[in-house]
Amino acid sequence: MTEAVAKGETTLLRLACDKFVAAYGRNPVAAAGAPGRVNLIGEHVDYCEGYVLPVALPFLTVVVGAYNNTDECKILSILANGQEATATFPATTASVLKPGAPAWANYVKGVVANFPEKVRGFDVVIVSDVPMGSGVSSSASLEVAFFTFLEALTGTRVEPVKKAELCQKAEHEFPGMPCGIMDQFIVTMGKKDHALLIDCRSLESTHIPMDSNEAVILVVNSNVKHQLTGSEYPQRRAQCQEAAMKLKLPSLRSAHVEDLKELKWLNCDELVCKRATHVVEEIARTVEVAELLPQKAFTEVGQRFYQSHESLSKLMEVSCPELDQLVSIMKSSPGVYGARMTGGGFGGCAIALVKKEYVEDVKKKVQSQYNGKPVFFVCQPSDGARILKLN
Ligand code: GAF
Repeated sequence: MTEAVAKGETTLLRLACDKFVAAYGRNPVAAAGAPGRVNLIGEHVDYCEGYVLPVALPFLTVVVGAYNNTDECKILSILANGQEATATFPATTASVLKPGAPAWANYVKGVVANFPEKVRGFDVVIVSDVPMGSGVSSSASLEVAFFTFLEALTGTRVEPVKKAELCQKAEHEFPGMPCGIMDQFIVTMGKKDHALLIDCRSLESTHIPMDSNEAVILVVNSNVKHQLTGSEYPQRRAQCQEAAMKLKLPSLRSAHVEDLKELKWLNCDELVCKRATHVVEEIARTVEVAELLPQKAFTEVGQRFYQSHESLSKLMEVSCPELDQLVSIMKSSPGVYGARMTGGGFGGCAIALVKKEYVEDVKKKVQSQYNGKPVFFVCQPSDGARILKLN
């Protein structure tokens, strides 16, 4: 059975510093880290100004570096399998940055370009144990870790909501992914032992305590690589915008169940109606779960997880056979209150709310029945981005 185990901040920081000394022949002077995330509920609603309820994970991207007295930014990225990738681009004091090859460096370049101050040339090393292409937001983790590193390097501090917005803008402009605000927001503002209810319209947020003594969130990676920069995600976003426009609303957040009937009378495209139905109902479920979770009303939370999955699969059409299979296996496992896909979909992870003493049984059942190769971890709600101390 394969478990994903977080290496921990100290180990990742030591690894990054050792690599920096080996690559550049001196010590780094600034360091920062930012986590990955799973979303408990509120899927494909952040770009409709809805409510979302994500959790930051213990998996971390760590960035260390120092100025290099040149006009170039040099990046050395150490991948999880030990492979190394490099990229070099001009400092913003010397040039205006544009997206380009290699594609992975656009996440970093976009952040440098959107940092509120011009940045001089630097050398950095990036290490990360956030699973890539698994729907746990390795991209937002990289963006926010890099932004926080630039804060440490330059001494400029940016207020957290603004920071999340700038990192989201970086992702829109450089990798070209029209994401909502959820990932950058939770990666910036996660808190140990808490989920975060984010109102994606007002950008106000509330930490919701998560007591894992009785029930835990089991995360199962389907190992189907999820890739959101293709056309499906932008299409869903555009369909939701079309529904809001038809209803003459600023976004689907302002829509009510009765408006869904109106969409039909307006002869709205069937797919657009399905997407809008998902969004309106998912926003309501999310607010309910944020209330039910601290009351330990696990059965009721679990019902909403199943409803959310069904809706993502049938109305939003962002699931895949592997995620549907994982949810159905977990649904028939004793001790499971509810299960659903999490994140953007088309692969990535499923989560389940499980009675603590049943976790090992659920894992065994998934291991024996799932057609793919599952990777498991129990979600430990963790802190968001932070500047790290160097010794
Ligand atoms: C991806 C996006 F980046 C988020 O903004 C969000 O829309 C999510 O998919 C779906 O809830 O992670």
